Amino acid sequence: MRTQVAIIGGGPAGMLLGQLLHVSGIESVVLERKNRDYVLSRIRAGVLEQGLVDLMDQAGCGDRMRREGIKHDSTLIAYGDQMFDVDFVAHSGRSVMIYGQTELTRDLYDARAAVGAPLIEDVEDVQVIDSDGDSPSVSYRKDGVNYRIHCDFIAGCDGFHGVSRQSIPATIRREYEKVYPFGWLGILSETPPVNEALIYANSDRGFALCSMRNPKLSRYYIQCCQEDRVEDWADEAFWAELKRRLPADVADVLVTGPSIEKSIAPLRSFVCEPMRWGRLFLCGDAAHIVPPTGAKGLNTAASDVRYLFDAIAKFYDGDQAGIDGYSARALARVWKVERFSWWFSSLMHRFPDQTEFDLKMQRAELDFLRDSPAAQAAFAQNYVGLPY
Ligand code: RFL
Ligand code: PHB
Repeated sequence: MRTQVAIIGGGPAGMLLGQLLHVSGIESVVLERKNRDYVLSRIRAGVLEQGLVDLMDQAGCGDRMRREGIKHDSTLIAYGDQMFDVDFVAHSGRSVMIYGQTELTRDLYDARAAVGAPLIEDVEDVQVIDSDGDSPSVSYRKDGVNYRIHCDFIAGCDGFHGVSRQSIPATIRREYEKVYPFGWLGILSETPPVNEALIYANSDRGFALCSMRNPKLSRYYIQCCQEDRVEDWADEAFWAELKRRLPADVADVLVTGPSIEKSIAPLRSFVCEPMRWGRLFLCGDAAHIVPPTGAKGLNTAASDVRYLFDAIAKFYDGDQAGIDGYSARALARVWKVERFSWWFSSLMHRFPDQTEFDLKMQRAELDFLRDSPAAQAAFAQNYVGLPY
């Protein structure tokens, strides 16, 4: 088989890239190790930057998001018994949209099916071949039969545990990593959100986050121990702990109910350099991971997709510069997002080795953020998304 762009991974990055290419008349094949139902069963991000909202429109997939997504103009930050608001619109002129990654990915799968573009699911043993030459290809196995796709470009959109990144020679690849000594325990419940804005809470007992998917569906998180297992946390224990970490007036009005999903995510900062090896281009979690504080994972995958889409489209118009500049351009933005996610995580969590001095520093920084319009402007600028 031959195509223009072979896309490894049918997560949000791979599917968004595929749709943008399709709209521009560029052929692609998406290879997914699992299948649509599995991909859509994963509950992950919920906050979309304007840049991603615009890309969904450009891909022709924005209609349902525009109807069902909820615009958020601010967020709340709680610490101790205090709570203050950061107004995104006042400080940056922009807002964010609440629309779950699950729904966004569903829209992309539906769009690809509607146009009949190739998506091959349940593939095994995907391998990147000759990406440093002029005739790259990707091989895979399906139902016991081996296949090969010849292409112009390979997009490595296969997430943190994928094969694309590993195919960049170890002598070329440089990886930077920080693992945080805790996780996030998240639940989804069919209850109304406790507040119309998201609440990020720093408490003596650890971090908590009140988020949502829609007016009847809430998403809550608490910082947990790295070793905790989902089975250790009955719903009642989760709700009790969440309430202890929120200001009393918020906890008093929290509506609880049975969880319909419960999972634990580790927290990690990770960047791979370069993001390109010949005709292989890494996008999204395949190249970088951020801790979820600030909701940047999916959004940063989207900015990579936009840079790569631009580069490929220009290549077919006879301009190679975008391809050559992809890695440097993407990494320049990635490192800024890494900084914000690391900083916001450091500000909001309890760390096992934190000293009394460290706690005073956290507190002083939160006081400064509460009182300083300049600090709030910097926060808002990062939260709504750096331009791309
Ligand atoms: P994905 O979503 O991991 O998709 C990669 C896809 O590639 C497939 N794959 C392969 N396909 C073919 N061959 C192979 N060898 C393959 N290996 C893997 C996988 O099956 C999968 O379908 O990466 P992508 O597209 O880059 O998208 C990135 C986002 O999913 C990610 O950044 C965010 O979800 C991160 N993240 C969160 N981000 C937020 O902004 N807010 C959150 O609340 C949030 N929660 C989370 C998260 C990530 C989590 N992970 C990775 C464990 C919660 C969790 C649990
Ligand atoms: C979510 O709704 O899942 C969410 C929202 C904000 C974050 C992280 C996760 O910072």
